[in-house]
Amino acid sequence: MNKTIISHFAEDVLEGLSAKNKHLSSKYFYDDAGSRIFVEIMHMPEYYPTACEFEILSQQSGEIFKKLHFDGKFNIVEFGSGDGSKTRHLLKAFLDKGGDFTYIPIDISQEANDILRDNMKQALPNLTIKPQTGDYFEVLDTLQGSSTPNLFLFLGGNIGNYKREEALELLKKFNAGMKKGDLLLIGMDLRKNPRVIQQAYDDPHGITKAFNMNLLQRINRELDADIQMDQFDFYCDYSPETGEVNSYLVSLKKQHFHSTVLNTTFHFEKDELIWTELSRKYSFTEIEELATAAGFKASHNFLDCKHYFTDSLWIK
Ligand code: AVJ
Repeated sequence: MNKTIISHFAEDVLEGLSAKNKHLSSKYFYDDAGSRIFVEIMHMPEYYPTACEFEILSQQSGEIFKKLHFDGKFNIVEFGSGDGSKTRHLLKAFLDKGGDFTYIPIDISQEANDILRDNMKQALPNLTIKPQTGDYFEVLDTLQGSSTPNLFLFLGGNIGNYKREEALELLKKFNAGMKKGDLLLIGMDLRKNPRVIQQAYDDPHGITKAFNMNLLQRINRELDADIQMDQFDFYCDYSPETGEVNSYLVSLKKQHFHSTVLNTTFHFEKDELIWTELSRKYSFTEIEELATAAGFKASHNFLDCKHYFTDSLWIK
């Protein structure tokens, strides 16, 4: 393959698997196959975050609306909108309360946006929706200069995948694109009994394992590699001291594989790890500290009945 058209995925695999401590980014989980496996994860009884956030948005969106204090028109801008099945409850409650807003979902996939628009139009015929395809920050730029207040949504607990400094950097960038008084509703998974968290990631069905193994299959598919799937395993652990779930692929023997696209052979020692994902769990103190450091005030936490998850409302 022509090196000049080599993908970000290819570059990052080359960098990550050539490093002393091998790593691959969890952002590459979500190709078509991976996105289907993630839907299965969301349906597992052990994976509580989806059900918890669903409960919050379906039962407390009226309360969330009361906390907005916007008078007149506003925008709801969603980062990483997905299929909108949770956001729909929030939008419906806001419409029922007479909210006058435009919903602006942002996604990098045009196809995802088209599907979302069709679904939303069907479920909520009165909704004004203007999907934007592209990078979060490009779209933030286009909103600058308008006096319409904004509620930004960053749901699902995706912030947990960012390392501390990267999370802060991302939130600072969100903040820089916002006006004073704009709001951010951000989904964050909370610290809790470690067994509950361990079970959600080290699930007995092997679905989270399949989710991680798909990264290797993706390397085989897209980078024309010959990784032997049965020679790798999955491992993850939650540390209640740090609040981090870390996930890994483990090489079961000394081995190598070759990618013709990368024109490279990668070597593995027996038991060598590839770090694949960080999923951070937050305490309320950590949430407040992160909000403050990024230029926000954490004004309210909307919790599920078990207090496993929060949709935290921050104000600039
Ligand atoms: C989509 C990032 C919220 O970290 O819990 C689920 C992804 N990884 N099981 C999470 C995931 C393993 C998930 N987020």
